[in-house]
Amino acid sequence: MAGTEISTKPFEGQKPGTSGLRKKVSVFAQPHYLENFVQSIFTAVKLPAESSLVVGGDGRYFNEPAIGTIIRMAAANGIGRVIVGQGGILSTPAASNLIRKRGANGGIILSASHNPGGPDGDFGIKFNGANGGPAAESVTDAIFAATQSISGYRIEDAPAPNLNRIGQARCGDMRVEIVDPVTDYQALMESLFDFDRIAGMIKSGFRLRFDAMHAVTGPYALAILEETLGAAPGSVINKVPLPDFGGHHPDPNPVHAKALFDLMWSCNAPDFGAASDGDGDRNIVLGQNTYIAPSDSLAMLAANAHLAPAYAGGVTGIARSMPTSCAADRVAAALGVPVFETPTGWKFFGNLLDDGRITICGEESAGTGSNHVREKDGLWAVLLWLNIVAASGKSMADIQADHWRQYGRNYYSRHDYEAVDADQANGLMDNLRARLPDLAGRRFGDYTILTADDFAYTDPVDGSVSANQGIRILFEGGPRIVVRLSGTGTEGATLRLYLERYEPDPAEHGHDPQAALAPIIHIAGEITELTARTGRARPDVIT
Ligand code: VG1
Ligand code: CO
Repeated sequence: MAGTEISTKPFEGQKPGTSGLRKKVSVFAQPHYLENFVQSIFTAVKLPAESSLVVGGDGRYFNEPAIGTIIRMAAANGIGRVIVGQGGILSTPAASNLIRKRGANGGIILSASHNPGGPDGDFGIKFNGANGGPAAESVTDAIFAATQSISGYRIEDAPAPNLNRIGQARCGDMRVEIVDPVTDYQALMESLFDFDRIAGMIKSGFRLRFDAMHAVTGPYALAILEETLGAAPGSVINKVPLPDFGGHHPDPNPVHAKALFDLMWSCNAPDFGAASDGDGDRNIVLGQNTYIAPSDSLAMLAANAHLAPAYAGGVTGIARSMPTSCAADRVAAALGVPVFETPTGWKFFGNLLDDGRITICGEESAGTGSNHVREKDGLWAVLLWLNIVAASGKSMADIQADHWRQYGRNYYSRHDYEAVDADQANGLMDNLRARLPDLAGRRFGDYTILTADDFAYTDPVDGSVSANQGIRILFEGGPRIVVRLSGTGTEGATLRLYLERYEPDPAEHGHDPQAALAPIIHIAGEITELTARTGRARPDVIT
């Protein structure tokens, strides 16, 4: 073994959450903190000798020094080759693609996604396997176990190479290949979609706006949307990735992407608007005076995917996370394909995609993707939407209206209560869990609870079971309340309340989901005792 062995002691709480280990930069920057977790990955995953690994991140503060450390530790742990994006940059879906395309044994992705960055912001790290997807729970459990018994880590004495120069380099005996972050990803997109048709639509006057939120998608969107598809210069805004995302949350929701929403409701609105998050795996899409809610987007993409070349043969199945609205289920039923309901987090789609059971999948949290990689993919969703608009000749508003007319509408909303006292949040969940058996049959005005349970998932491919994945309260006739604690927050607890109700004829029920869901929202407050238990009168973020 090369390099030096450094002795260390375990840190508490290095437990990966929904999408890897996420903590404040100040936590990650402590001596040995990052190193312990990286060594624990190598210990738990047991990569074969001379393995290759893809390494990259979303460019947030601490990205480059962290990648330097990872490269030196990879060299000292017998890895044969690291493939890294220039400047340490890779969007999460681009990293997934590189792992697959290069036949790498896995990858290490640095991101805290939509969480703020900078010295006072958040940082994150996760391991993806050879399929390009986030490691399964059994693997992240093993990594956590390794963090709890670690006593030393290995690190190469030689420095990591300069990551700004594309080409071959070395760190000790290990090869380091520095690649353009965009090239392979763009080639993949061109293989999936009808670029000529989209370019033709843009040439004939179709206008778009993409907000990269000063995060990783800037260079990708610029190369693809402006330089290849011909969108007017300036169509991509906030295109320079910044270590602190310009001081904003790179979270594409109505709160943090407010300027984009305002534009799409103004008299100068372009035909299409979109934004992505810190690491490029999330998306929101809008039309003139039109917002496509993420759960609806999954359903509409599934219903129209055949209009894009890669999906012309149809989809084999659809998957959604449990809290995601059931809109996609109606499309699956109409298409005669299976629908799978998984726990929150992309790792649960991996087996279904690998096994060919699904083609397309998504979450209510602005994530959609397909079997082209093993992560959700923001620009992919944008391009699929553009392909659908170009091929159908319909506006975003018409696609949405037609979809609701055909399938009905699942009114849906998520209410987030952020930085709640962790004991209070856990108390609320424990109390609710204890009362689950008594909830069935209880009446609240016109609404009667049919079933109430704590969601447990059995993976249909490998039979593994994941319990305690969120409380579901289902009412007669279909309305639904879901309550769960976030696994990505870094301050106290984030409590998420998901609310849903189906209407076959939405024309009669107005446009505003908050109004359509008002009775359910009220009942959710009553059942969870949220205000009494947390002191919160209203959510911090409504999506
Ligand atoms: C949130 C979302 C979840 C998503 C996860 C990672 O998790 O709800 O749907 O998969 O973030 O997204 P949680 O546990 O906070 O609810 V991202 O863009 O990291 O990579
Ligand atoms: Co993300």
